[in-house]
Amino acid sequence: MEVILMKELLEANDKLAEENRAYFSSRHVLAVNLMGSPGSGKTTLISAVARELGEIPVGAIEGDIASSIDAENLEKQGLHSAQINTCGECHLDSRVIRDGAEQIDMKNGIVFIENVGNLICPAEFDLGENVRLLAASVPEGDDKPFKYVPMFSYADAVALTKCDLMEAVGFDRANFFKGLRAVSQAPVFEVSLKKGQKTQGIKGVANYLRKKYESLK
Ligand SMILES: Nc1nc2c(ncn2[C@@H]2O[C@H](COP(=O)(O)OP(=O)(O)OP(=O)(O)O)[C@@H](O)[C@H]2O)c(=O)[nH]1
Ligand SMILES: [Mg+2]
Repeated sequence: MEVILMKELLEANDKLAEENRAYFSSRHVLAVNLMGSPGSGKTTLISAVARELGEIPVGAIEGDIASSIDAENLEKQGLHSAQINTCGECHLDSRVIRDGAEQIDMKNGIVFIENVGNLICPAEFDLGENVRLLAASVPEGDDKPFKYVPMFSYADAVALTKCDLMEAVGFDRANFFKGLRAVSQAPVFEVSLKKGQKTQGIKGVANYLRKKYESLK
């Protein structure tokens, strides 16, 4: 019985995801579903990419189980942001994305959808995005692509965040790539965005998204 309910839930979600895709497309908006563990550096990445993109307007739909901290921080930087609280749910679904998109009301630009911090459930829910970006942070460990295969194979691109911590945590970069390449050929952007230090690698993420945006019809 539960299996049937889950199937129905996912089918309903996928139908709304197609409607979201049409909505974003009609507004010439590139939607980026940004996934990753809690604290992997998702909001920091959005903030840094927005600065780097410069002329391209950037908005954010922020998903969290509680609080509006992330949306408030991005608003301070001048990004149109909407906060969605899932009230305990461990992922965003298509239904809530439309509400968030209507709140920020963007035309022409890139909208980040920061998913709830979780390496498992978000990989089951299409939100109507154009790009699936995974923030995998160095302190989580180099073995994560071996252990969270659905998420690492779902992502179109991977931002390997907090690379400044590689030495401190003994991150085995070759092992990370071994695990990732067993399940995915996604491009990897290695970034360091430590507060108070010169950022590294953010241009790679920004250029990747700029190209995707420019190739929208
Ligand atoms: N050293 C280092 N710290 C970073 C880097 N990027 C982010 N951080 C720090 O990591 C912490 C979490 O960053 P966030 O951007 O809030 O992470 P998040 O994934 O949005 O977190 P949630 O939304 O709570 O899941 C903050 O203290 C950041 O300053 C980085 O490249 N290097
Ligand atoms: Mg965040």
